[in-house]
Amino acid sequence: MFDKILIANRGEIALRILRAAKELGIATVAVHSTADADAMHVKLADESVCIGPPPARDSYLNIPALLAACEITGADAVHPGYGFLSENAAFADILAEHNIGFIGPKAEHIRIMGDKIEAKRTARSLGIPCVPGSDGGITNDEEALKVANDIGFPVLVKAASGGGGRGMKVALTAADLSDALATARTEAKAAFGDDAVYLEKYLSTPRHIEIQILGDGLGNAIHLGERDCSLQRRHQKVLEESPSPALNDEQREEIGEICAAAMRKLGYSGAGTIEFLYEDGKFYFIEMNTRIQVEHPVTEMVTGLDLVNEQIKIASGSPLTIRQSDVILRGHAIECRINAEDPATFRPSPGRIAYYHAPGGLGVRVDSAVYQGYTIPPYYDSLVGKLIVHGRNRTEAMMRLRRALDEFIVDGIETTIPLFRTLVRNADIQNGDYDIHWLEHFLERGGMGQG
Ligand code: MV4
Repeated sequence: MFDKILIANRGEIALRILRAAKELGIATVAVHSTADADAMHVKLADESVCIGPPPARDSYLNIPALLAACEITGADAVHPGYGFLSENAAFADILAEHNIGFIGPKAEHIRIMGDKIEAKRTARSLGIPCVPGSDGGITNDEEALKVANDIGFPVLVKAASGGGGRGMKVALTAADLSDALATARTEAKAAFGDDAVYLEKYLSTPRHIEIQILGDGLGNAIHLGERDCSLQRRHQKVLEESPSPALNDEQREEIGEICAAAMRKLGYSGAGTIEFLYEDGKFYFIEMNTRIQVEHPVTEMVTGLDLVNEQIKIASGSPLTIRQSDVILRGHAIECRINAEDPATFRPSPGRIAYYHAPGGLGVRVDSAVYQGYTIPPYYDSLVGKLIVHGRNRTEAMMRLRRALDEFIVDGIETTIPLFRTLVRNADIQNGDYDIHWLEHFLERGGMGQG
């Protein structure tokens, strides 16, 4: 087992990792930018190292500074959290060269899943159902038209280096295809330095359902059910829940076992998420995330497992001790991402938290790194914390969420708490009747009044 873990992240996930390490009896090192000297993860860690000025590229993305921090403190492993260097295969390679553990999957698997064309090719070869489309990249208009006519319009042009919705273009008819390809290529080249694109059938009203998996790279892999993350705004998830209101036990077991078997075959090691679009009762693979995700607590609440604890044990070389038959999905969990933003316009609202009161009670969890008197710096994402509730069924979880939201007070800055108070009172949300476009349509219709 590792003796000392360096946490290469900030905010609530840094605290989440710190807690898991502490419970395993592992010492912790916090790193921080000059803007984060007062952060909670710095206060709670055994040691801390300042790694640079506020911009992430000079601090949380600064590989030489992180290596120096490992050297100075004698940390023998790094947990990257999410974002920043979490899906950077070169970082995983560099740590290995320095005999420092990377608490994440093999660099090889990060690399494959980072290229969306390679990811899809791999998924298909492992028996995971994919969206109909081009076999690999599209090289010219002629080839694109052939594929599009084959699968039928509308089609979607996606960037190989994209993901998270960047560099996508819809072509409704053959007349739009050439422009969609050219625009997608130009945007992909500018954003990622890679103009490789591929083609998919456009699914008009799917849900976003993702399967959580754990593998040990030693021949074992299990699935931990799904999360429904359909409620998004501009490709940022807003509310996540497990189980999905759209699935029954049989569908869950079938897609879960397909994913677990695929990860066994791949020799995948660590926590991972296989993302699907779900429409008309069918699953279509879109991407795989090779990191711990923001929304992992909803899976923890329904399984009772500690995913970060499992990540650490796996990275240290331990075989999985949980068998599929040990995984029992109990009740229902819902997570709200509370952002420091205006709830109607989503304008960022950094600043000092003048008063803070978090909700509590049975089935309520708050993962946050803020506190009363803390000043949220303007340099990073606006996540203030996550409110996660668990109930014996979806109705109980919803009522508990409503109650917890009414208890939550964050004064001095704007937060998205009022948005969630509105959402939990909405009939579609209460009925689980929503797809990936529901939230944007709701906001366009003026669901939040002023916005
Ligand atoms: C799609 C799609 C429709 N059809 N692929 C957006 C983010 C990226 N991870 C994949 N995305 C989509 N891919 C096909 N073939 C629609 C989206 C999409 C979306 C997906 C998940 C959650 C929210 C979304 C919002 C808009 C578009």
